[in-house]
Amino acid sequence: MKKIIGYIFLFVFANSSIHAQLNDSTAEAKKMQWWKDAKFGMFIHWGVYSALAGTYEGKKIPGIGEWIMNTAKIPIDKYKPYAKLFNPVKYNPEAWVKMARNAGVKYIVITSKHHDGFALFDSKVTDWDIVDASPYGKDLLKPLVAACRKEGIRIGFYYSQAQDWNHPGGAAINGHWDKAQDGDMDAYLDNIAVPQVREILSNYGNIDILWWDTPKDMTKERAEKFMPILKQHPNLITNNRLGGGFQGDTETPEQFVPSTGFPGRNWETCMTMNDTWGYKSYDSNWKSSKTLIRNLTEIVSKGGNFLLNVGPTAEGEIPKASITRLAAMGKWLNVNKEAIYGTTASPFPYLSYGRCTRKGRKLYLHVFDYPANGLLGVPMANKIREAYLLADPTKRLLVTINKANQHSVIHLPKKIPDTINTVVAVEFEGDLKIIPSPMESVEAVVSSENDASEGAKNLTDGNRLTRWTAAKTDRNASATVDFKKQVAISSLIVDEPWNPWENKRQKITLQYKSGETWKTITTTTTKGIGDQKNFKPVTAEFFRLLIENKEEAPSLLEWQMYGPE
Ligand code: H79
Repeated sequence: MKKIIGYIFLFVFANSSIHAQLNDSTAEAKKMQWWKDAKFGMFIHWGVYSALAGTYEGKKIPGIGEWIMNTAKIPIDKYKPYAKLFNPVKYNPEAWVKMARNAGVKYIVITSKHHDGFALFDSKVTDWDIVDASPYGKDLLKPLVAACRKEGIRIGFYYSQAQDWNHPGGAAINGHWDKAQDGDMDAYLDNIAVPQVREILSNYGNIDILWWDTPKDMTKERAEKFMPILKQHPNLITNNRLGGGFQGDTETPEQFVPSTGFPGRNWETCMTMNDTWGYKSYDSNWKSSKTLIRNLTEIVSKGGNFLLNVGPTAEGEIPKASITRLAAMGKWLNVNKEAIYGTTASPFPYLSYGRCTRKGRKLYLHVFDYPANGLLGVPMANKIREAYLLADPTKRLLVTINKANQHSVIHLPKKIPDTINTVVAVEFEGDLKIIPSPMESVEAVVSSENDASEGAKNLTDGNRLTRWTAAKTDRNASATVDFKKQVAISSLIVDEPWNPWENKRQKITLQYKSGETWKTITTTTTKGIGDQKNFKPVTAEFFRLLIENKEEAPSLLEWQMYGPE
């Protein structure tokens, strides 16, 4: 009897948990849909650090501008007076939002409080905010939220939950530098962070995104302090930076485009236009519009979103250089919007000439490197119903078949329509049959593994959430694949498990076997975030990677290789 009851319990429990999971996943999918379709957001980093603009006591302080208090070790009583200089009298949120909308931006995320602890809203739990400490004296978030609602732009708040360099007990990466910062972190969370998160989620109507950052010293218990508030906002999208093991809704690669995607996870690359988030008067290392348009394309082709930053001045002006770049993106998007919004990731893991996005039976080929002969190969076995440029949709392009590999070939106009990214729309027939990447069917043999959970199989599984690591004491390692037949390879892609600011490096050499000797194809010294190398096709059966890491055991998330179309 006991056993039978046990079975009944098991059945009922298992059954209901499956339903719960299904409901959860459909609710999650529904919640994320607008965000997945949106693709392009604008980050705003703005606060007291904007008034310092990268300079303290006459010295130019290196690094990202919003970190100036930490980097220059400015004591609290020397930093606080700068709030008097943060007086954004030229702030025009309607103009900002219109500018963003014309740029093709679908959501805005603004720093409600960054690591310096200064709130851009009238917080009841501190005087360290725009209303109490700045001559401006008015909430900066409220009119921005109103303008976003008016223009149909979604709104999110960034909130630095762990680091806070002006409220005692707040965390600081690299430690406190002023005794006045010392205190009880739990008390700081209970008295400042938790009530402030309640304020920003309660006082502005429905907020779409809460963007946590730097989970320094955040244990599970500390992260759980925010859960009751989050539960009251089931449609709120949060990222993976709360800490304490909470995954949130999104992965957040910072300042780089991952070489491969995150299966089963939504993700968003956040990036600066120059080298700082918060305004620095002398940072003129601006990325070109071409780089930004191609970054957006590449991210979307991998299934991610692009959150691109602007750092307004203390007066409330967005730098001209940012405005011209956003305008260029808007101009390109106006012609090619169909190939970005509402699309899904490329079905091709790699295309030598550019990127691809998809909407059902429609592919959008984003041509970066316009073929000299005007012929564009599409590595799929489907018949193409029609192909045309998004810039000229009434003119059908000629499509022929490449007899050698049965790939379709699109005949492009001789004159390049857009040297940054020309989009070719392709409507195909039937279920998509792409020519698989040669790496899909092989597993690498490695010189050593740290343990089974960081084994060789993780190298070629197409999932950058899993990694291979060599044995702890190794500094040199190799990984070899045997395709069991001759395969032409023209591109190497590796992913690494670090962030740009960790300053990690590995020397990676790709070789092929010619008779009994290994010959080098290409070598790269990485920056800890992976790399891609293209080269003239090399045909061989055996390929191997040599990985050298001077500081720790060699490690990779992914190793992919592709041939020409
Ligand atoms: O808000 C922006 C950054 O301020 C924030 N995330 C984005 C969205 C961020 N905070 N910390 N980090 C990113 C990573 C930490 C980097 C560090 Fe450093 C490396 C801290 C100390 C060494 C960079 C270099 C900051 C100070 C020196």
